[in-house]
Amino acid sequence: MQQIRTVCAHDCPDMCSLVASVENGKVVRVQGDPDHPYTAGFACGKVNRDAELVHSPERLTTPLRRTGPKGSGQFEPITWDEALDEIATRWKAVIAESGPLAILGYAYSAHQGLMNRGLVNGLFHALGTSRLQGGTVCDTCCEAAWDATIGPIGGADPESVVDSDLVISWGADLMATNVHFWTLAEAQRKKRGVKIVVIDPRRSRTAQSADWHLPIRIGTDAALALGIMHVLVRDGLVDRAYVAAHTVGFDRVEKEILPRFAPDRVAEITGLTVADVERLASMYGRSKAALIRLGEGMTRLTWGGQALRAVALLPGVSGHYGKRGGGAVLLTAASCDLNYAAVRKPSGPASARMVNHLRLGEALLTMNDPPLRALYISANNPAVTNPDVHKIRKGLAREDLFTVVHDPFLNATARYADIVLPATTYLETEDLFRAYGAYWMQWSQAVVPPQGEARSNVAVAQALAQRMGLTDAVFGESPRQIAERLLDGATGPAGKADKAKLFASEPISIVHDIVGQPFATPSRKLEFFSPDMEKAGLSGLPDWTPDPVEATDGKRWPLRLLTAPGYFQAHTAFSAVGALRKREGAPICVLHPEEAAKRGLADGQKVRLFNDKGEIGLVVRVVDEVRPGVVLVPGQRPDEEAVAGTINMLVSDRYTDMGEGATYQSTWLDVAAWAA
Ligand SMILES: Nc1nc2c(c(=O)[nH]1)N[C@H]1C(S)=C(S)[C@@H](COP(=O)(O)OP(=O)(O)OC[C@H]3O[C@@H](n4cnc5c(=O)[nH]c(N)nc54)[C@H](O)[C@@H]3O)O[C@H]1N2
Ligand SMILES: Nc1nc2c(c(=O)[nH]1)N[C@H]1C(S)=C(S)[C@@H](COP(=O)(O)OP(=O)(O)OC[C@H]3O[C@@H](n4cnc5c(=O)[nH]c(N)nc54)[C@H](O)[C@@H]3O)O[C@H]1N2
Ligand code: SF4
Ligand SMILES: [Mo]
Repeated sequence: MQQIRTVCAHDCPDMCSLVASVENGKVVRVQGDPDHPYTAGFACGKVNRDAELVHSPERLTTPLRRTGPKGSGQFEPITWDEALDEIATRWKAVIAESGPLAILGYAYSAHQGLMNRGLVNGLFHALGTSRLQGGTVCDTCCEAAWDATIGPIGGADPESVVDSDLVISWGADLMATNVHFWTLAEAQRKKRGVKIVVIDPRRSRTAQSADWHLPIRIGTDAALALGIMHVLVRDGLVDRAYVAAHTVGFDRVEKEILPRFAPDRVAEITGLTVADVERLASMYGRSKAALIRLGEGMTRLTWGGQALRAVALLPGVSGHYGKRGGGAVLLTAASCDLNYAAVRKPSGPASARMVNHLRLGEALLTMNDPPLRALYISANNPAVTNPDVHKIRKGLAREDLFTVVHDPFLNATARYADIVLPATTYLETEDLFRAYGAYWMQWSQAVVPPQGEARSNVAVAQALAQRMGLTDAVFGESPRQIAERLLDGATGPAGKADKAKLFASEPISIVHDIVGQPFATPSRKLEFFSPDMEKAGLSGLPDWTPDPVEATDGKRWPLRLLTAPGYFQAHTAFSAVGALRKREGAPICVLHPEEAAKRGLADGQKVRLFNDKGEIGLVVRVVDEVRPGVVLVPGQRPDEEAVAGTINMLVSDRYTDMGEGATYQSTWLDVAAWAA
């Protein structure tokens, strides 16, 4: 048995170092690397099963050509040469007739390697096609809010929690999405009595295991953060020296905003008690170095940006941004400065028409001058995970659209493709990684050769580039050579990485050796007042106001959608692992007993979830894990696993206040018994 060190490429902040055991050319086991300080010897419950992902009987083994109607999943095997020739011929014809803007490359994050993710974008950049405004389904809202407040720079090092005296998980289910941070935080609790507080509308597993859970009403986090600030001011707990030296605009927040956020009003807005608001403010104000893990959960709704901005300002009031172990962390990748353009923008025009990731359906149905005629989808599954799935599927069903999907599996999106290409999984690729939720960089080796006829994202991007006549060097180089380009011109700790150690797959720490959060806003300070926000037509100061559209929808429909990650599924990336599907259980929704009783529904029964967009079928769990007025749907499970349909059929493609992101949770609906 051979043991090979590699890196987890799934879309996850932890970026674990892994040890794969290989026997007779097969992965038999994947475990966490005991020699990586943050991975600390364990992988999550999903990746422990990645041997089954690599060797799943559901893997695609050859390229396929469509033989039936779009969406039917009827295909015949073809050779790689036939597939690549057909793609190149079709693309050249589209470019000749309509220009390159009629093509869209739609590649996303299921392989976090910088080359397997970046070079596909590089291909379409060089071809001058329409460009993907990527990540709006995920983190552009929280990122825009963070950037407007702190600047485009990473947050606190999660490993600095060893110096924290309070941990707040605000809008994140750490045991699902950030398990290595959870484990480290929990160790501080055992060792030093550090308290862990969870602010989440769901009594998640993290909330259950924490010292204190505040079941906040969805979309009211800004009000709670402003309520805490109100109490800090009232009780003289503001770090005035820090505010004066490192922030701008707090005087205006104090005068114009905070008087409206006294604890009694905040309690009314958030659904918490006045005593809870007081206790949280006092706990936070009296701690010396509180670390807030900001979750994306609070931003998946219309005013998500304002929510994140308000919470991210708190450590400025308490001065904790200046302390080791204090501050906030959302993402860290912006502090890893590599020469990304070498991979993502090898050549091509400086600008091109943009297509918003979450509005693929809209773009396919309405874009003109020229309309989109060819689509290349890689490493994401929009027919399930995008909002307004009906619109996506209608767009994908267009007979005059030439669609290629590159994926290890025949996912829901691939069923609409004209050509399907079999992709490797990450354990069959080599790549360079840097975490987005920690300060580590690592080179990974392939653990087994490509299975069947599968090819990596890099290999396919290069093969298509060559057929399309692109001559940029990156389209002819090995991954190792391309990695050297990424490192050329890198600055900061990443630029100083010891290459011998890096390419020997040793984990490289890229944490910046400074105490205190640096700010990269235009003022180089923490911006309580953001002139850029005001220029964009938003409130320049943090605030909370009810949204008129939400208020109208909330009057028409009795329940609001709460979405949360699966514990043994991450979107659809592990759908093909039978053991994990079973662990996760049948696709469910969760209703409070009061709401179930009103509708005469019993635990375990099939139910219909419906609104103006349509209806889907799930199994209901009746438990007080959420408050009345809410229906929780964990994960985004594909249609064939559910009673009927998939949750994003009920979600609109409306944008968030910042970053043009997805508003899954600004969805109202009702639930009733399933009528066959
Ligand atoms: N209702 C609701 N919807 C959501 C969310 C929510 O909270 N609620 N969350 C949103 C978020 S945060 C995100 S990021 C998106 C995620 O949504 P997607 O980006 O669609 O992610 P997955 O469903 O995991 O699909 C990943 C696909 O990539 C494939 N894949 C894996 N590895 C490789 C590889 O190396 N190469 C290629 N070519 N393919 C590969 C997998 O088999 C799978 O089919 O979903 C969003 N959708
Ligand atoms: N197991 C697992 N791990 C994953 C994923 C997965 O699907 N499954 N997805 C991966 C991806 S692509 C991403 S982007 C990250 C995201 O990871 P996180 O940043 O942790 O964000 P979410 O998973 O969206 O956070 C969801 C949590 O926010 C809570 N929440 C929802 N609305 C609100 C609100 O209004 N206020 C507050 N305070 N809380 C709210 C939900 O109840 C839920 O517990 O996780 C990654 N890791
Ligand atoms: S915790 Fe995240 S990085 Fe670690 S093995 Fe699981 S999915 Fe991969
Ligand atoms: Mo995401």
